[in-house]
Amino acid sequence: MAGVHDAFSAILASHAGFQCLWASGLGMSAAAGRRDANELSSSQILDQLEPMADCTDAPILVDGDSGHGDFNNARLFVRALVKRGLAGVCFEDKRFPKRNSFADAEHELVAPGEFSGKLRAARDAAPDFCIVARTEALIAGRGKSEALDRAAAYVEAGADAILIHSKARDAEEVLDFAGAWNGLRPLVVVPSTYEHTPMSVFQNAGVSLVIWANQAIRAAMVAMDLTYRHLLSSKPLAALDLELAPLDALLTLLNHSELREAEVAYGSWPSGIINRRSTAAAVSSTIGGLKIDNDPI
Ligand code: SPV
Ligand code: MG
Repeated sequence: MAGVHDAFSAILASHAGFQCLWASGLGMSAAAGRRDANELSSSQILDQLEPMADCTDAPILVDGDSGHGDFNNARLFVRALVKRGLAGVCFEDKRFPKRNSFADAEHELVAPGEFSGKLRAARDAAPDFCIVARTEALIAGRGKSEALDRAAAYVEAGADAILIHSKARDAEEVLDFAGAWNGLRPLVVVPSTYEHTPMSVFQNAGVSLVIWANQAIRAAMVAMDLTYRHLLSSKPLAALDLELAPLDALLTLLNHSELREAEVAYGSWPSGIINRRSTAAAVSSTIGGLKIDNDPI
């Protein structure tokens, strides 16, 4: 699953061949110039998600942080995601407002019972929606045993999958967790700090889904920074140590040719039609519950 942070990255990831996407909380925050600490409100996140869902057919799993509040905020958030065509949500067992898992901060967890209530509320609000439960027990230094207990409770509360997060530099503690997991639900990992682990290692450990949450935005950061600094230096563009996408490629990616075709189809009325009064008998159309007829007002 590819991490994306806006509609443009969602288009690029699905063009590259990813069949499902992760709307990264860190990425969306960064794209808005904010910290990954619930500085963006849930409605600002929803505004960011709408064009992302609109621009790709790939299902999007939304990083729902800790649910934007209590169980009630979480279920309202889920309902809003369903309406906007998102495919699923991942909630984590941190206290709201959360801190990014890699930030030097207190990583306070809520009690398993409280988080289970949030999951149950979300499940009841959207019975067919994909809900991933993420435990931050390893991030908070609580150890494997608590992580396993929490994961089991979250399955009981209705989670479709368990995300075990870690900030370790190697995959050891995640693999240790995977080895002890009861397998009642698929396991999801996010190798942001242990990203050089070969994919086969995860496969052999029984991991079902790997989320590359922030590699693309970090690559974009380097490329954009390099380009801006180079442009400012007034060195010739040809000396830039990076190949730029041709402008044509950008227009093609955004399907400008469809607009040209649509202009031909819809851009002007066939001559003569504008002033012709309809002589047809009164008609009415019913759309949903709304009836519109052509009687004069
Ligand atoms: C995110 O993408 O916002 C995540 C994953 O939560 S990570 O940044 O690796 O914590
Ligand atoms: Mg996040």
